[in-house]
Amino acid sequence: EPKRTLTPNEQDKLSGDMRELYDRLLPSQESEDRRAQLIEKLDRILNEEWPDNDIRVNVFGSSGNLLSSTDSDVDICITTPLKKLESMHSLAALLAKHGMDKVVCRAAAKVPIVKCWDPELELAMDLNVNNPLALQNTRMIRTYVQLDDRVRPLAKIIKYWTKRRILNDAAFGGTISSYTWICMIISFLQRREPPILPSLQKITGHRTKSEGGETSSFADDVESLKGSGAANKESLGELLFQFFRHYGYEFEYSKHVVSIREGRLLSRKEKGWDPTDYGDKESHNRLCVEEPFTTVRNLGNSADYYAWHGIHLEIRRAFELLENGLQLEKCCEQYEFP
Ligand code: 3AT
Ligand code: MG
Repeated sequence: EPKRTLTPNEQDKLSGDMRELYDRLLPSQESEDRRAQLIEKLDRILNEEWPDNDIRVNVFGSSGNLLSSTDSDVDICITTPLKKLESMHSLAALLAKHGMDKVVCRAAAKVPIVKCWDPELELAMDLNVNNPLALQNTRMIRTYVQLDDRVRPLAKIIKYWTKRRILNDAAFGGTISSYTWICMIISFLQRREPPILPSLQKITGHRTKSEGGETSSFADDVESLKGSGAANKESLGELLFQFFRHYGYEFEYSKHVVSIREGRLLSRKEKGWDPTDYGDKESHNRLCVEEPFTTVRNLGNSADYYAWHGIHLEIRRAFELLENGLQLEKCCEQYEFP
């Protein structure tokens, strides 16, 4: 049975180590500037090629949610009424013409994208056209990050750990995406006692209107919401320790679904994801995370039973390294394939 809490001294030590690591992980001003330049450059290239088509270049993912690192790639959604851009081929050709390298066009993917590398600004990017769904969840994540000063360092350190341990590549490794990890972190913070974060989709009021006069589908008025978790005094070190304990030992994978929309755990039964419905033993130990807007989607699906088992062992490894001597550095040591 794992130890419940860290002593105040242990917490201070771990929180201090986390602050130090966090400072190193913050993207440099120079890298933020390059990201901004990339957006301006794309805006110029596209609107010069196809003027008067109201082409807009929007960022989403970590470049828009305050959780990027210097080496994160840039996720871009182009919005335009110009239908021919949606086929992706003319976009890919235009980017190549303007000096982008390694241009790959995945026109047949579920969400068609173009991937490329800008050798001038030294940035990798993924572009989609008219798929603005992710803009909304990015804006919501950013709102959560702004509500309490502990969210950003905690999330950035956990993201760093997932990268170093190779636990965050849904497309390639059969693991789970950064976005899924972020949902797990937010849910954990919603369920602390007292809660550090509310459910922005559930609470009433605090909603702003967009340019077009539409009311936000989640509470987004940061100024009025900030500090609602201040009654919870847990330190960064305590939160990181409890995060690993929670998903390593407490969370019951055969029973529970993470739901940031509800701000609580759902049972797999009420969600209709009851493992007995699948009739196989393997579905009992599987991560279930509800996508907050498209709630029929299970973000945990990208990891099958074996992949999830490996991730679960990594979470326990992290917990044990913190429990035995607060070894944050070792916890985030680069995974080497045997
Ligand atoms: P990195 O810094 O790139 O690791 P990120 O925050 O950019 O982290 P992802 O690359 O996992 O996160 O995803 C980019 C964005 O795409 C995040 C979210 O707005 C959207 N997204 C990713 N997966 C899904 C999904 N399954 N459903 C809806 N939106 C998604
Ligand atoms: Mg990304």
